[in-house]
Amino acid sequence: MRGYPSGDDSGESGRTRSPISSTEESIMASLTIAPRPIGWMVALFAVQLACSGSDSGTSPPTPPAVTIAKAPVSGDNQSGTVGQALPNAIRVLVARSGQPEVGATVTWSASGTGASVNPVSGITDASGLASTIWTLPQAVGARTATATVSGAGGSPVSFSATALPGPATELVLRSGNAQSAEVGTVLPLPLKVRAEDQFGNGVGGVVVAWQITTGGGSVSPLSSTTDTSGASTAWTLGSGVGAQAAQGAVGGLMGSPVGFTATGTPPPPVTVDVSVGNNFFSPSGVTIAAGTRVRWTWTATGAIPHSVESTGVPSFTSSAILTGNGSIYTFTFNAPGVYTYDCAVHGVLMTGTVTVN
Ligand SMILES: [Cu+2]
Repeated sequence: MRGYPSGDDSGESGRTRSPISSTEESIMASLTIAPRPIGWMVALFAVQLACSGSDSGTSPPTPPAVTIAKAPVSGDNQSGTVGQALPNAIRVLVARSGQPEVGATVTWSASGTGASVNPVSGITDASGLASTIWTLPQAVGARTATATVSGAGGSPVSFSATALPGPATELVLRSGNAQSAEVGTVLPLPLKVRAEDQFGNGVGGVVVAWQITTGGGSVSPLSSTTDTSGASTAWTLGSGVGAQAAQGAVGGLMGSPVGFTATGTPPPPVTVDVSVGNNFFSPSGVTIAAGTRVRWTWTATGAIPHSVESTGVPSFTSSAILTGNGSIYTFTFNAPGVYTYDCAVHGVLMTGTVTVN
């Protein structure tokens, strides 16, 4: 390889950088490692102090000597019943420079309606500890209490607890009352009640018994178990048109049984069809049950007008004179009897009867 020019490096490979002279090395060494004179360093430090002092006008802040933190056994993250004291006290440790601080005043607080702490403030003991009993508020959920030592590092300290509902005391109607539906069908919305504690929090695990009280319908299921939003059942109305009633009950609860009402509406009538032709009704005679609707439909009548005209006793409401295929007239016959009719245009050429049983 040597002696053969090969690429750009070849010219460099045999070349050496010019050595730094011994004089230059000694100057560099004196710049980097020679100790500064002590007096000069002190003077520089003094200048730095003077500069920082002129910025703020005071000495640099010192961290607080007193600190507050949760005690090793703190009572944090307990669960308890709304409106009641948690089973264990909540506890903080106050220290000064790592040593227990005796006689520090700790102020306690807890949020939420009905919440309290006892005592509201206290003095740390020989171990630097202070504690209080925390009574939870009336509403369920995540709750907070705090401990404060004025001016202490870490203050305020925050404690968490979960407030759970108390025992059920009352049964409350939630939804599904006063609906309407066709008799024999399921109401659009389920019936729903809620078990609540003394503060109105929803209580789960309560079995509600459902039953029909008026109207002969049915409920399904016959019993259901509450969650915190309540419990429900579906109500199929009985056959009677008008008011019907059902209830949900839990023994021993105020407000029980909770009553529901509903209105059964009549089913749409059965329909019997009659064609209106040119100079005839087909069929010309129909026999129907009371409450049945007869529907006359103009069929292949073209431009010729016809009508349905009551002609006897009992009578029924006559139609207008109508022209055009697809024209429709309906009448619901609720009273028994033989109803005769003709066409107001064509008279005796075009008659029919409706017999209602
Ligand atoms: Cu006619």
